[in-house]
Amino acid sequence: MTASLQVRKREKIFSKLDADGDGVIDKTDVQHHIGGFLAKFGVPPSSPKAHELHESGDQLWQALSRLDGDGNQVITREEYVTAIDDGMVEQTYIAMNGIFFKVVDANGDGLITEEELVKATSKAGLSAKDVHAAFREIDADGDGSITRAEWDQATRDLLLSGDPKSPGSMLLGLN
Ligand SMILES: [Ca+2]
Ligand SMILES: [Ca+2]
Ligand SMILES: [Ca+2]
Repeated sequence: MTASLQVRKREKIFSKLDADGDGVIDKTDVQHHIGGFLAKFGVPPSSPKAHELHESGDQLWQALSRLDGDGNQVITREEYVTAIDDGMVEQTYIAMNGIFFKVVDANGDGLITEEELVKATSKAGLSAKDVHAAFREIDADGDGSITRAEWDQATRDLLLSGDPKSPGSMLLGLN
C-alpha cells in the first residue's frame, strides 16, 4: 500500500514500455509494442483488428506525449513515473482496452470467458494455471465471465493500486 510500491510498479511498466531499452519512451517503442502484441496474440497483421490496434497505438502515443513535459518527443522515466495519474490512465490504457478486449473476446459477445483468455494468451507463454488465477482475480463478481467494466477495473488496479496482488499483474508479469 505504499507509494514506493506504486513507483516501483510504474518503473517496471516504464521499462516494459521502453522496448528498445534506450531509457526513454518514444513513438517507436509504442509501435514496437503493438507489433509484439499482434504476434503474441496471433492477430494477422493485415486484419481489421490489427489496423484498429495500430490506430489505438497512435492514440496511446498522443496521450503519452502529454507526459512529455519538455516537449522533446521522448518521455523520460521521471516524466512517466511522476506524471501518470488517474486521468492519464483513463486516457491511455482504458482507451486501449477497447481493442485489447475485442482481441481476447474471440466470439465478440462482449464477455471474456476463461477459455477465450487461455486461447488468447497461449502464444504469450503463460501457463494455464497463471491464466486461471488471473481470470479469477479479474472476474470480480465470480460469475465466470469478464465484462468490460471488470477488465477496466483490473487495469486501474494494476496501474494505480499499491496492492502487489492486484488483478492483472500476473498477465503482464509484473508481480
Ligand atoms: Ca525507447
Ligand atoms: Ca466472448
Ligand atoms: Ca464477471
